Amino acid sequence: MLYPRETRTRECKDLSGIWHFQADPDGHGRSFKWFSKGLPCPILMPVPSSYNEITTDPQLRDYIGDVWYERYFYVPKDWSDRRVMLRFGSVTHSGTVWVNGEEIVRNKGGFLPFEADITNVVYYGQLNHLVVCVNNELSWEMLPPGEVSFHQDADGVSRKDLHQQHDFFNYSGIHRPVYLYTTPMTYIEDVTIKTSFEGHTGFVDYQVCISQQNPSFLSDSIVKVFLYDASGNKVAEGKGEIGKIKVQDVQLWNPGDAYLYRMSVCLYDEQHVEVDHYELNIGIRTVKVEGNSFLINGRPFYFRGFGKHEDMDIKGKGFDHALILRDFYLMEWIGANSFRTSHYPYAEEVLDIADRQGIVVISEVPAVGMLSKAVPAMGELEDVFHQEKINDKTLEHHIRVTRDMIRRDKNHPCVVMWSLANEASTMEENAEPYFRKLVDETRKLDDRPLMIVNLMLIEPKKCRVSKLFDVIGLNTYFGWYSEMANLKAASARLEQFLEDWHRTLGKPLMITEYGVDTIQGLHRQPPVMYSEEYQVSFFQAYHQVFDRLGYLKGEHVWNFADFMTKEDLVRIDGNRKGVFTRQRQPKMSAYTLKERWTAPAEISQESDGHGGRR
Ligand code: BDP
Repeated sequence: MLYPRETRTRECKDLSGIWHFQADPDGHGRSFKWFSKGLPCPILMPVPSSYNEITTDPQLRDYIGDVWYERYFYVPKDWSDRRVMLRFGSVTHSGTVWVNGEEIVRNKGGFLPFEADITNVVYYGQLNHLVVCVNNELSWEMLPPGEVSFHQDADGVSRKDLHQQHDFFNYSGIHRPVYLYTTPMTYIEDVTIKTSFEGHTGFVDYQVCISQQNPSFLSDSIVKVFLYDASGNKVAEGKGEIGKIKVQDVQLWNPGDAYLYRMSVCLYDEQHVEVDHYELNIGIRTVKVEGNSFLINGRPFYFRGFGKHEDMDIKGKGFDHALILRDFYLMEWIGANSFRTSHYPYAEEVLDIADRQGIVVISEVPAVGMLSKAVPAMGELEDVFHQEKINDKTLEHHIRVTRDMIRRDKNHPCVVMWSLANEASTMEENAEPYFRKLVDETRKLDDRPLMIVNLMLIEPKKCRVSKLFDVIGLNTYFGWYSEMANLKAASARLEQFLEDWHRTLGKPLMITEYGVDTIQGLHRQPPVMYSEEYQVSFFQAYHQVFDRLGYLKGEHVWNFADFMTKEDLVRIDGNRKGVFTRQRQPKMSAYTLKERWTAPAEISQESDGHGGRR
């Protein structure tokens, strides 16, 4: 799915701003036709943003059910000869959209874009009425899974509750930008690229998909592709809908040293008049798992960085360029070379910046909480892969969101791997056919390595699923959820645990999570749990083990920054495992990581500046 961009033939209007908003606890909206009559008692709400913490209303913070958004917009008169599209970056978790009273699209899944062709629904040169009904309920047939129940308030009113297994707040609303954009009537629908190189020559295999609206036009149309270097010089070109272009003296996209070419795709009619034009940045690089190595451009890569969240004060999961850039600058400052989009695909704009900054990304689908306990490390697991919980419909949804994520992100050089689940109940018998099907379907779509992220409770011999994947992520909390306040015992357990995985599986392993809750400003010497000193000691203890073992492919700390969760005894105003506070200021441990991740001695010869460790 192409990101909406302005080009020579396309225009774009950002519908971000203040919209009308109304919660609908009694479910009146549909029966009273709010989609055509308008919202009866709206308040003001920013878009994009989560709605939960904008007002002071406690019921809206924890609200479960339908809410409605509304605004008016103009479509310029001169757009009447084009195709007009309405695109939502994400609506969490489900959305139904009406334009001028007509339903135009429904979407399920809160972390990926969806769009609709509204060419024949809008009034040109006049005001148009846009209404969106957003629902934040979860079920076992969605990702992340969840369950809605009802309770009676003291005032006798029945309200919905959401039971969720995942550890982040159920922020809801229109989270990412809403765009109105045009394409010509016959248009470039999709572009897919694959890159490689041999010696100093780069190759870009491309495939351009043209809309099928006008087949007679298609037979005579011509596609041309031009590649420009970073200084704007044309370096290569190709002709036809499918082709391979050669780039002499190629400059590779490398972690920490990003080089982007601009690819310009042009569609001409039989008179050689340009019909459509689209542009994207591409990076030429290869990714491969070979034996026990993770190779970028043929050289071993060691992941240093974080599991993150899209999360901030007030806006919740609302898109914010300032916050995104602050995070990238902090990652650069601390010496991180990568992050995982735990636990859902992030806004595509984040990947654009990672492409430009040379930060490596593991993109994850929202498959989190596919197990029976909210804080899994603390309890027994019950089976969830069965008819009443994770079933064929969940799998269907899982495959669909994986496909949508790949369709959106496939051309980003920063994305080097797909993570298909975080801490699923993979020791269950039924988990195996589930993940086998998912992996088979995913491999048909893209050849990037696949990762699964495992829960520390599951022993390697009992995991029925890891064998299907190329890289295994391990989430490890010895010294926090077990071996509490005993880092010596924690180190021993960690080492034993990793050795066990290494021996049993013989696949590349990386630590996808390790961390402890830490209250900024709480200092204790000797270190005690929750103090900044304990977080530092914990990281130091873990790093000694990582370095002693030497075979890990990476270390991702949990978490980059403190983030909001549902309320819980072990969650003090959210999850405090951040190395940075929620306001993006460093805790003491940030300096420990910075020292480790920026130390020149730590960069191995073998990895040639890739940030390898050993
Ligand atoms: C892991 C989860 C992550 C949690 C983390 C924690 O993958 O989402 O936030 O533990 O407990 O189980 O902090």
